[in-house]
Amino acid sequence: MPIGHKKTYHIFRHTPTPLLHISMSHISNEPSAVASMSAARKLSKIAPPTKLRDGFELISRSPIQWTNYFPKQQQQQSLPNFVDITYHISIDDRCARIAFNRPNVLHAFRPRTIREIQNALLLATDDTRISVVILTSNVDASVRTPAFCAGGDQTVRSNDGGYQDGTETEPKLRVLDLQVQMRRCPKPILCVVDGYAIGGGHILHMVSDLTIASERSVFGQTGPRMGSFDAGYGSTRMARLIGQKRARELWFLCRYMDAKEAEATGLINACYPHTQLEGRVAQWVRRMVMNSPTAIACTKAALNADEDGGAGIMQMGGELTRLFYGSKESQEGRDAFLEGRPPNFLRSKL
Ligand code: S0N
Repeated sequence: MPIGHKKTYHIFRHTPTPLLHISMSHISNEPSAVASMSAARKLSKIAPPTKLRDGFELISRSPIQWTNYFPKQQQQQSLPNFVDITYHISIDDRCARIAFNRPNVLHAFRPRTIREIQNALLLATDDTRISVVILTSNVDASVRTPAFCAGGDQTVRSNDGGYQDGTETEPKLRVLDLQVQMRRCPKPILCVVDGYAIGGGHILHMVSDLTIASERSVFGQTGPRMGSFDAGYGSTRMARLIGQKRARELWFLCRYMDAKEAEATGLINACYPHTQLEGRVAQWVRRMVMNSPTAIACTKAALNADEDGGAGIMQMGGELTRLFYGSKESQEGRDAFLEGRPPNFLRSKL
């Protein structure tokens, strides 16, 4: 297909049942959409308190329309040749969709897979049209067991300290670099799990900012059974999410959790019947892209800083510096240098 040619895709096979109380445009940040919620709030003056008054249930669940558009700058350069993943974006819903595409091995990842996700995440991070990144898999339950990701591809696990699929100069644990990139990404990453999320695949969902899953999903670690472990985020994030005792239970026993238990323990945010997952993804994304990207980026940085030590403080500091550069006070320092005079910070205001 020619670059820039717009083609729409329906990624999911099931169409969600519309459950809206009030119909809205699927472009959630339209003025009419805001007005609808405002109208709903006015009505609520006579209603009893209910959590549904946050407007979330007003958001359309109609499927996101995907294109294979790349950023304009990218179109001039050679486009990435994705084999193990697919990459789509939605201009209307301001999100990118990165999906594992190795169904025959239940989306187990090899080094190539991880490098492709890293490249796609960079594309999405740099694309100013994108506010939310979805990490998921292409599932066709009529062909293969539904899976988000079955972890590291054991057929290319080397004896020399990592994975080698013939594309690396030496075996590497490249997925650890992806985990860090996901934490540093200023945009929220929504992991959408339909089926097994196991081993290194399970860790990728834990490192994501949010996880929603189908009710048929299964979560767990197999490291102690498969001769591996993740002593980084794979252990510490899990303990933060579900507590020390539960984390030790999942790791030491290699016990799996179903989606309901995962939701109840805080391992994931929510689960829905798989036939509703596509609509719920649309709803979650549309609600997030209505909100301030800077507020979200700074909140993500703050939540990370609490867990990530110096690297987390650096991320939050970076956001602060970025905002400070937009102030008159910061610009006075630069201008004074360029004009060869002492800075006058008293005169300037933030
Ligand atoms: C998920 C299971 C239970 C599904 O069973 P089901 O439905 O019976 O399907 P299968 O027939 O088993 O699978 C279908 C095909 O997919 C292949 N396959 C499945 N998983 C893998 C895999 N991980 N690697 C390679 N191939 C896989 C099957 O072989 C089968 O192929 P065919 O049809 O050709 O026979 C079941 O599949 C299952 O138990 N899978 C293994 C899941 C697992 O244990 N994953 C963990 C792998 N290890 C890691 O991820 C380690 C990561 C890690 O700890 C780490 C830590 C720090 C730093 C780096 C790492 C790292 O290693 O990356």
